[in-house]
Amino acid sequence: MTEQQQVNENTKNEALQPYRKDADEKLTSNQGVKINDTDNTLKVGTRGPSLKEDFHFQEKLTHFDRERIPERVVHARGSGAHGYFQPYESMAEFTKAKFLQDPAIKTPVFVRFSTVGGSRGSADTVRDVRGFSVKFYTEDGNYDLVGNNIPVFFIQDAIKFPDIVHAIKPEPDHEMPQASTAHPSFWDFISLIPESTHMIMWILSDRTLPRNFRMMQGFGVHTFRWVNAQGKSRFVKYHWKPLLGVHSNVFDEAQKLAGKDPDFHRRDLWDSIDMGDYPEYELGVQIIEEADEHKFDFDILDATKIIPEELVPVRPVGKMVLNRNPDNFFAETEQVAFQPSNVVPGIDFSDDPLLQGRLFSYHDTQLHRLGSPNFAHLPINRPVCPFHNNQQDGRMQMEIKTSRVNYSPNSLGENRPEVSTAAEGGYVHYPERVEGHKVRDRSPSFKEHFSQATLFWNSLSPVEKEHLIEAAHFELGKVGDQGVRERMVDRFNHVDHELAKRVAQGIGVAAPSAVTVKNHGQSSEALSQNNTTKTAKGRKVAILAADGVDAAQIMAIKQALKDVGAMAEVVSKFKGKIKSADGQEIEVDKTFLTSASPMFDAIYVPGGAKSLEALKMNGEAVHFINEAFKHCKPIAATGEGVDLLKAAELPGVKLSDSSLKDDQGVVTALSADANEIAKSFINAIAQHRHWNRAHKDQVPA
Ligand code: HDD
Repeated sequence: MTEQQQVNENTKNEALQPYRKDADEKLTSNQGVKINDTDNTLKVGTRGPSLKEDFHFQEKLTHFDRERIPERVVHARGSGAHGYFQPYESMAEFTKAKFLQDPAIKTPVFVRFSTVGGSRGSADTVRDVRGFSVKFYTEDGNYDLVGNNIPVFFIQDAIKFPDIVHAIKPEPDHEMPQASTAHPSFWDFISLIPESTHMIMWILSDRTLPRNFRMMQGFGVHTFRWVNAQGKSRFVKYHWKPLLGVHSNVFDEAQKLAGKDPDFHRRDLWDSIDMGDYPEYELGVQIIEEADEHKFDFDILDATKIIPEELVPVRPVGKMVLNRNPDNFFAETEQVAFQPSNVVPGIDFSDDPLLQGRLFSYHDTQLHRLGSPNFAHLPINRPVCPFHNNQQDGRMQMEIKTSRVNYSPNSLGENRPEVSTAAEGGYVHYPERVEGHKVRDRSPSFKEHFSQATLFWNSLSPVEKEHLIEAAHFELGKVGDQGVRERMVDRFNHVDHELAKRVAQGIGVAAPSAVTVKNHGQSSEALSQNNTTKTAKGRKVAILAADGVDAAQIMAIKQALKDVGAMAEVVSKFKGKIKSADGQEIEVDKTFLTSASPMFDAIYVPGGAKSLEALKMNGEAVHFINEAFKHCKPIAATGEGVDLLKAAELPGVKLSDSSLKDDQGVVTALSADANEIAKSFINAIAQHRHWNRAHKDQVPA
């Protein structure tokens, strides 16, 4: 890209093209020598010994022995996608960042979603924070917004990061548990660090069980600065809002998915992009005037605090669409190097001590992980705009600098590359005025740790509160030390007395006596299940069928789902085809062996007497219905399909013989016309889950 060219959504894709290597027709060594046999080592006689001069064997095996690089020390498990960001309008009033000036410009991005604690091969659906990293390839250089799906963090000062990560990760003596905080060291640390209280409420909430990456929020967490062309600075906090709404798994489902399909989130992201069902997120910012920095009852530099949207609304800024899967996982998703220190003119840092530490750590870790100071030369990390400097040599140097001048100032190279004035786009740090004595201390404004945890608790729906209490029972139920459990009950008691009593009851701790907790009202930040976007778009429905199924009912429901952007898969006993009652062949997408109800958002059982005879005799099919009911998912059945629901004996559900019944998200009709239930079923799917199923816990699934 020359200096003048503007970026467009294809700029990065085009820049990557020269590096893409398809499988050429001839196998060669890395030196280009054609190989005539890659199945036998060079030997003396056919029985050996093998010969050292076999350079093909040596190159092939020595490369293989060095394929693994260090995984990320945190966020090792991740999945990436390409896309673009497009602003709704110019944000020139607030920032001079080029990618936020022109609503016609689509800036290429690369996004990586990740878990935090698990190793590179760990399961996707574990209870954990999710990383939400976005690299904007802007015409002014790369901008990295390296956030999470939770708006706050465990700690306030970066120096504690190694400690919190050591506490999260498997314990040092036996390297267990993998990808879980349900163990003594984590809760011991947390019980001694009051500043983690707010984050812990989010950790125990449904937010750490995202249904998929397409239905989870993102947050920059820290307060950053936006600086406009006149040099005026304001504070900002970033929000990513998924257009499909925010949805979570229930814990039982998340645990089962971790076994049935450990790649569940990665697969969902890959498949949805493959099918053209592109994930979309709206970027929003909370903008705080500098004069208002100290007007809150918390410090905006404290990463354990949100700025409630009631105090500072989120202003929509633009939309990000993820529309291309990587060509090669290692080259792109594994080698991508995000750094919060990658900023462009118009974006600057606040003095948040957690952010300040991150500004060192990411560059440092990339040097270790990618093994060279030239990691920015890797295709996925290269900016799309020109870059020149006098940094030279170093491992894997990819640039062939032709100038004999590698210093500044110089006269022999016409003083090139020269610096740029602010007006020419040179990055000038915001001239914040700072003063003070060198101290190791925490600001008094960082000292309050419970009010926003209470705010979060109050914001949860009754169902979400139950889920949080169950999560605490699970997590602390795995902690043998009574002292740790007692300290955590005392901690919860400073959030909400009812919460503390309920948690204590489930973990063998005496009920605490009440302490005064100020009521802090509600915050929409918690975005509880009952006020998220209601849409069936992007959902996946299982259609349970066997030979003799009513094909017309399957087609009707498939079409109705397709019309709203949802999709369906036929699940039967065996892969291959089943024959409908009227002799049509129907493709089986999944079997009861290769799938499970947690992989789907809703279940439909079409009619067909013979099909139902088979399904009712198949415990897997009955289990599918029971498990989906227990997870509060929408279930529909037409004609004889209702008999499978009767066989499942769903507690509290009256399967009437009337034409149409919608009972707690169970939609049935005896008529064979599936169109009759299509609308009600799609409405039930749009609700995501039907939490009012009073008897769901009686279901043995
Ligand atoms: Fe971090 C990776 C997000 C605190 C140090 N972090 C990493 C990734 C994300 C975050 C999304 C994965 C990047 C990728 O996909 O490659 N980290 C956060 C957020 C934090 C946070 C939102 C709190 C607001 N991190 C944090 C602190 C430190 C680090 C306080 C150190 C002082 N983070 C790292 C790291 C990682 C990392 C060790 C490991 C892999 C990497 O950087 O590239 O440098």
